[in-house]
Amino acid sequence: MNNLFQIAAHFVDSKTIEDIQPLGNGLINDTYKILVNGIPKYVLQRINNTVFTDVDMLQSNIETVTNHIRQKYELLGFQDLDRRVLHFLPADTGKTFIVEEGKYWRVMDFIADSYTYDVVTPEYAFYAGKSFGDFESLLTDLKTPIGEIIPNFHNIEFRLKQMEDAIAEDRVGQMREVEVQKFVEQIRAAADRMCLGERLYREGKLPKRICHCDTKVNNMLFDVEGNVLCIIDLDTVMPSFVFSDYGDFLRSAANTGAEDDPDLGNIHFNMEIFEAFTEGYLEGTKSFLLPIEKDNLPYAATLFPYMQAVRFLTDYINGNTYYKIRYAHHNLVRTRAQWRLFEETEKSLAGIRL
Ligand code: GN1
Ligand code: MG
Repeated sequence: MNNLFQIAAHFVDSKTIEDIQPLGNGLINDTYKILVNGIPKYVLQRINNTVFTDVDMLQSNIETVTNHIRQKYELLGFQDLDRRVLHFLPADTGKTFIVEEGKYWRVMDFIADSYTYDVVTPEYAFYAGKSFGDFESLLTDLKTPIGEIIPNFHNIEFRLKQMEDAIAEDRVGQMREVEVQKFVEQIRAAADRMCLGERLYREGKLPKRICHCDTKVNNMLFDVEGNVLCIIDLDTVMPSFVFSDYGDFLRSAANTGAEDDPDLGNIHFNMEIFEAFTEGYLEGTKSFLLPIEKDNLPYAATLFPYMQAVRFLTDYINGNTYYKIRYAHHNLVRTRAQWRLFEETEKSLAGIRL
């Protein structure tokens, strides 16, 4: 713990720091809150530099995006800018991160009286859709290029190739498990229809836009009255299909179970959340969304549980090197849950047109 204090001291006056405590439940970075006078004042985060290998690009992307949004909100006359957009503190090095013993750290302001949820009501889903749509809309005129921080992040053809590589290597012998083989077969059988987005892109029909790319429900802050305050977790902001933001939100929000629910009976696709979120998203994106993007949103809702099942299974086959796990079979349990969600989503959305 002592070490965390020393790290935080590169960003804030160490005499004011009372305590540093864990915060949130992300699967990639380690996050803490820094307490000053009994209340959380800053967020300290260790950036996982195995996942985000170019931290300079990472922070530069985030600063570009937050500055752009801040300027636009200012023009719109928003009063509470520091509650509406993330703000990163410069370290004593002048950059917004430091490196110590090969580990990367950053600090941002903690937004007081804000709440995150893992479950949303249809009303919140509407505002979430509107907010993620607005977020993309605000970034459509960004002039500074945003780097592809994790190349091919949401490219399903690439994710399937990673799965095939993991299978060929089978470095910890998981391919002996009959259940793993069954998932591999099911994933392969659906691969062709799930690669639709990449085909449309190659045909020049589908654009990439600056997207958030990690629109889990808990990456949005709400105020005490339930209004959306701020979009957080901006690490994966990069060029992608709008399918990323639309599909990944529904993957978490429309799932009636947990992402890693061991009880598959809990997992269904909530159509009310789907309808409310879609309405909000179409409202937020109406200034730029093309018919090809809109028509394929139901496909996007099925793509993300599918892709997440592929990613969790790949990590399981690789011996759990990417996602934090809480128990040995966690990535397999996650695969089961995401696969069930994929099936439920396809069933619920069969024949749905927007
Ligand atoms: C990771 O770190 P977190 O929990 O916000 C992952 C997402 C996955 C998600 C699954 C950089 O996000 O892509 O959808 O876990 N982020 C990265 O819960 O891989
Ligand atoms: Mg997160």
